Amino acid sequence: MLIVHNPEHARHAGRHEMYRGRLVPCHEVPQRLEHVLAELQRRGFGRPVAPDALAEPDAAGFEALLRRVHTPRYVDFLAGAWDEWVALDPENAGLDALPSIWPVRGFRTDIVPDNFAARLGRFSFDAGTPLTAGSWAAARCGALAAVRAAQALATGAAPGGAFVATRPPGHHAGADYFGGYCFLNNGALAAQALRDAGHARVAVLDVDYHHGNGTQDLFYERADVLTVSIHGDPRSEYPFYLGHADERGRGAGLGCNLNLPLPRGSAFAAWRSALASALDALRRFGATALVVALGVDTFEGDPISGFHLRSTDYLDIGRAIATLQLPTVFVFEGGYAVEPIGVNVANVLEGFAGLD
Ligand code: OKP
Ligand code: ZN
Repeated sequence: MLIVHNPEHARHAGRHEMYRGRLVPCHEVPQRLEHVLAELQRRGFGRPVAPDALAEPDAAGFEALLRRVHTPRYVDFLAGAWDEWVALDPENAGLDALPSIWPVRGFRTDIVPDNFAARLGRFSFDAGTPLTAGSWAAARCGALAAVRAAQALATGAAPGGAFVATRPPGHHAGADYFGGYCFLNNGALAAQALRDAGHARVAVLDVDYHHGNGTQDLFYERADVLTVSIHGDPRSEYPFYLGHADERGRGAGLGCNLNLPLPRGSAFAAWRSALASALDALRRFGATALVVALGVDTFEGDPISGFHLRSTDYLDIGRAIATLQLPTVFVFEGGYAVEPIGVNVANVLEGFAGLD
């Protein structure tokens, strides 16, 4: 299996996220990915490669793809946000930028304000996603890693599939908003790269504990990309405002989105039967390539989630996904029980690869 890692990931290291009226330490920390990479190395997976080492440098193509999946003004905002933040006050260099105001129903979103705080809110949806000095560099390189992995898959250079070892995660990010620890939607960018490389129908399977609202939103009206997500019921679980079972897609995309919410507290028996429904839908859709948004915050020990999967269950998940027999790129998403993340991710990949 091809492992593409993001050498810039640790440049995104937020200090605090807003939780119940206070700033608490971030859950989405650089050590998460270090545990994944260490465990993959321990098990003899191939040496991780940086995205630049993978393909002919095609900066213009990547830049254009970034600006098709996300909006150009959002990409420009993210690229310059840190410098703007520090320009407000030199002391801001020692702080993270966190939004505190958002345009909700009835507010104007067509006019982008000049005020930085107003723009930070215009391009986000929560106060849990700190923007730091290195956030843009890390997010951009992670997106590049996902795109290069997808391109390698499409050219046949990764016959055993690919894993994108990156952070920050991506599945909550939409065309023009960040949130849920995500800035650029790595999985969606990989899916679009597969479309661009000639796969007429592509599917995204999101197994993170949290609904992949950004990915759903990006492809909601499209018939060429099926989005399927198994997640904690948004009536009680983040991101709350999207992810219900009646969201099936719109217009040309009607029938091309499947949400399989499960109650908080669900264990693997329920999760596995949701996966069986997901796999049925994926087979019916007839995609020729698959992106898996691989969060392992479904783990029983996860500090912010509510399912009860055990480490050995992840081997079964990998094996089940392999039965689709599709070229597959796994993109790392959530998982916050920092040490077991490595074992759980490696188990999915090992089950998929049939190494055991
Ligand atoms: C990102 B991913 C917990 C508050 C929840 C946001 C969770 C983002 C999850 N105290 N904050 O899908 O793993
Ligand atoms: Zn999650």
